[in-house]
Amino acid sequence: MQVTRRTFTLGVSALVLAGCGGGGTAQIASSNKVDPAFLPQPNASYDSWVAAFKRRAQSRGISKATLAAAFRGQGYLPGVIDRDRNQTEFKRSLEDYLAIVAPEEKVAIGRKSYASQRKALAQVEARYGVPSEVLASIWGLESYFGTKRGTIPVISATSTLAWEGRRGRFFESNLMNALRIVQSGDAKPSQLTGSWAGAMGHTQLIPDAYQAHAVDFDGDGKRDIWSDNPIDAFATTARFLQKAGWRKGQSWGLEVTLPAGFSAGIGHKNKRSVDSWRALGVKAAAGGSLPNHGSAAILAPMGRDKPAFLVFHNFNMIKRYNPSDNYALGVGYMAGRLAGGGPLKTRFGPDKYGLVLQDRKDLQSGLSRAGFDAGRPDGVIGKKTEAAIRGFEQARGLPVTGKPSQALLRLLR
Ligand SMILES: [Ca+2]
Repeated sequence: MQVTRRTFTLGVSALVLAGCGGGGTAQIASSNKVDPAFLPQPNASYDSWVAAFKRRAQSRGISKATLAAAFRGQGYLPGVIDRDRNQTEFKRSLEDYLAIVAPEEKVAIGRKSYASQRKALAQVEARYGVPSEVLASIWGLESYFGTKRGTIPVISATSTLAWEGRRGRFFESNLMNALRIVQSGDAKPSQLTGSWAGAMGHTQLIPDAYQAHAVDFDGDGKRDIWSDNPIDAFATTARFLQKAGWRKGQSWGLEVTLPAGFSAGIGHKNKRSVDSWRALGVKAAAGGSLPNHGSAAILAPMGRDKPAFLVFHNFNMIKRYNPSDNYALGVGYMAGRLAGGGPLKTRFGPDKYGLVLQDRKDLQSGLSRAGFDAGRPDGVIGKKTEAAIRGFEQARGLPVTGKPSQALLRLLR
């Protein structure tokens, strides 16, 4: 998981999709030049930690040959520690999060990727009961449909974070399991690359989750989540969700509309029967009747006048993969789009600056055209856009705010 763009709670969820897909992760693949922070650096303290770790690993059955092969060329990566310490940058509003992980152009690409894997996904769905579009959506959020699987060496990343120690036991466990993957022959050391946190392959599994759940679905003798064929990764993720308690035949939830003056409690703690929500005037945003998949909660992460969702038991199973509500809503939303559904019915509307998503995209494009690089025009106002605004304001002799506004947009259009 890249991006994220979200607040990870590594170690809470059995499967952590850290650093993947959405936003912001250490995707050094995007550039031909490798960021030196992701190349091994000399560190005597790390080296002596590794020497002691290797003795522990041997006592746990990891051979000298495996250790030699797995640690060849590996080392201390300062970049992963920076990533680990700066995860709060990924805390986004739902609107920004969806703009990052599920923009229209990605929906279009995703529908092609989904179509290309329909047969494999149907086979996996038949065995584990998890819908094809949910699995494809997770694939999309975690690795941009397999195209961004991560390029950071897993042995280096997990050993650096184990040495650093903030969550030392968690990362040492993952390092040990990465070595077991090498020893078992499931992957060569050179294949073990992933996110800054060691999440690997099409659906960004950490080594602990791999050891617990990985499946050789196509029967080629390897539990292979790394190669171009994603079927073992689909099956592994489906098996994870099945074991977590996924209920076959039920949906995660849906977008709903709330009646004017709706004052019933919302949030996970306010579960009600679907009949009860119906009686309170909650309706399916896309029309039709509300499905009944047991008790349900209403989520409206940006307020009751913004997009709202009725969520069922299976929503919480997606959260076992990544504990953020935005992540699970992103998976649910993208799953609907892959299956042919449309965009959200309720608009997010203007932000606190009075700008809607398209305005913010136009603002970013305008800044870049004017010579102040605002990055990819995704409509998400981050540090880069703010710096571009400051540069533009300075050059024009305007008060320097670094904040978007209608006035600024008019100047740039
Ligand atoms: Ca296989």
